[in-house]
Amino acid sequence: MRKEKIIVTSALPYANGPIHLGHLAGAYLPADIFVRYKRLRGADIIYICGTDEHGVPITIEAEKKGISPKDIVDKYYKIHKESFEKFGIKFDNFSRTTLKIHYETSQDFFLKLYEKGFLKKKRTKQLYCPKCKRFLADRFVEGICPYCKKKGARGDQCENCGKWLEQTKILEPKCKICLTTPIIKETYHWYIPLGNFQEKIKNWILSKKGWRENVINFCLGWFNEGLEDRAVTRDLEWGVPVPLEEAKGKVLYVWFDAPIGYISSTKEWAIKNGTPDRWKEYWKNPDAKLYHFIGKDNIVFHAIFFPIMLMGYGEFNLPDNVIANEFLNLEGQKISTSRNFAVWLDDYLSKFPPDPLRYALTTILPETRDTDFSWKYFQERNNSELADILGNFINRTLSFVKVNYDGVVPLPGEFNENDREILDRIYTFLDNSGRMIENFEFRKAILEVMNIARLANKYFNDEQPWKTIKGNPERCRTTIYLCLEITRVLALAIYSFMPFSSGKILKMLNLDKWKDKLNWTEFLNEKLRGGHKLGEPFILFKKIEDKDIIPEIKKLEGVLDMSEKKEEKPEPELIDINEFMKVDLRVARVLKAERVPKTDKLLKMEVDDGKGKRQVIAGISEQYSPEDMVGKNIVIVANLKPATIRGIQSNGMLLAAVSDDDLSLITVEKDIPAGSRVR
Ligand code: B3M
Ligand code: ZN
Repeated sequence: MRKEKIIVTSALPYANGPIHLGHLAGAYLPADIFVRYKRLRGADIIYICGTDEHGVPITIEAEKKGISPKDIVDKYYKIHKESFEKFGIKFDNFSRTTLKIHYETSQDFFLKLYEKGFLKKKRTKQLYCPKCKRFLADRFVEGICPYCKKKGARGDQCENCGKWLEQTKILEPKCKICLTTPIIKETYHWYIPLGNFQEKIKNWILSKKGWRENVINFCLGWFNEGLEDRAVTRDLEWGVPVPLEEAKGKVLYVWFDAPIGYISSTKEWAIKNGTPDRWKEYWKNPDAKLYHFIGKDNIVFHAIFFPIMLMGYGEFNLPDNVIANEFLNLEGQKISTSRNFAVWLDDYLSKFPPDPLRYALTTILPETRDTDFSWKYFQERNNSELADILGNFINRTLSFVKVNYDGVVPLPGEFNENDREILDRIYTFLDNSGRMIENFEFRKAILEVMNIARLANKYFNDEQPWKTIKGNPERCRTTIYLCLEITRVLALAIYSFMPFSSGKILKMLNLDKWKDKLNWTEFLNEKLRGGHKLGEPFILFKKIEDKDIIPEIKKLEGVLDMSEKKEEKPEPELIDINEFMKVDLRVARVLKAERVPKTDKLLKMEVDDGKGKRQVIAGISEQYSPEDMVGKNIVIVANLKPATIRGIQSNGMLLAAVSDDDLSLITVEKDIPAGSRVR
């Protein structure tokens, strides 16, 4: 049988900030599981990624920090590469879009489309910042979306409604760097007329089987609106230069060059392996399959924009599937990079091992709808499933062998019917999980894997080897042999999801030779031999204590508190003394007080303000009774315009300190005459 040829890509992360759990759940973890699994099954598969090092946010960040874009991308390339490796995301190549090979590949793409007449040069009006002296491409401008009217619309796209924007239509535009209102100035750019491809691309998408509904629906939405011309060049310094004499000073739009990064990364991979032409076996071979794993915000680029570029160029394969995930929330809130409301991968890895997170995330991958990660959830999955079920089974089995059989695999007797049935069910779970991975249903797949461990624990309990070892040693040997076989199967079953723990199981079984070389069929065919000496057992999953996660929860709560404070209570603005003195604060003595009927808070008071009597209404009766009030020297705002509260006139307002759930009157300490000024 010929090997399946597959290329898998994950969205190229921008090199201007670390990776957080949302990214992992969207584009990386599911792809890694898929690739690992297909590789186990013998596919000829490569997993390609790299950093997306262009784009305006990188320039903006560099300008803010007063360093060069290159410094930023160098830093984050390293951080991304390291944390992916530590987390077990195993790319065959992790490239960068600032490499020469990428510049060449992108420029070749542009030229090919240009020569084929697919690119239109058009004069256009764009926003220009007179102060920064530059065109405000993409995120250099922010304003209000002309469609959904929400703030924070950028020059290329509205974050809120997702629409592509024509920047001169943005309401109240501002330069992101200096906040100046831009002027409109003429320039020219090259456009790809997406509309010309609409019918073709639509039919192509509708002909696809196995695509997720969210992806198809999203694309149909775009087709309904009608695809328009889209500029593929920008007036920017940072980017891939447009390879035309007449385009000096212009660069390619980041979403034009970024997806080409998948191709240039594959080229780099081929060169590194000493087979420079092999990238074509994946990209230009109709028998090879191409899968893109992305978050839902990237759908249009992977299912419409890039395929159109590929169609335009010709020769290239189009994606066989675009596996887009919805969003992962955190502790019930939207993840926010700018507010630092996120769990960052590098930070996580400095405190916890990778596999528990891989596991917990897999159980809540946002495959069909947004899902929520919380630290409590993470702790529970680790403790009650990984430690108590999976780890427990393996540990009790291996410890039993160590204590009773000196760490040597016992020779089994005949399997009885129950043994055979158990094995049967276990292989069924295993097959199911594989089939589900093939269907990109990773959440279901991992449930099946845990079913193996659950059933195994039950088998151990039912068979009671600690008893049979005395009364029926052959039965005991058979039971334990079978438990060891299941342990071995578990190493295979969890490999795609939790590769580090799989390696540990192999080590404990003294089957190290399989480490990183697992092959589904061969591994399953090779049964354990009686007499095989095992390695030392150790605990596979440590429990995660409250004290481990509380600081993480506190940190996130802190971020929320901070942003609430910021939103609700802006820093009070400074006023001068004259403004303050406009408020006429006076001491007043309460002469009479009574509740206002049919209200639960209001007191009506008659006070002496030094000049005479006046009536004041205040919402204090939950804290103060009428009796409490009479005789008190309080402070009132004496020059407040009269107000009518529940039909009763109030001439002045009394002062009180107010917290969320309490209220305390401001009174004056000494018996100072009514009417004295307070200042
Ligand atoms: N860098 C955007 C993102 O991380 C982008 C993906 C590029 S994939 C070609 O959302
Ligand atoms: Zn400016």
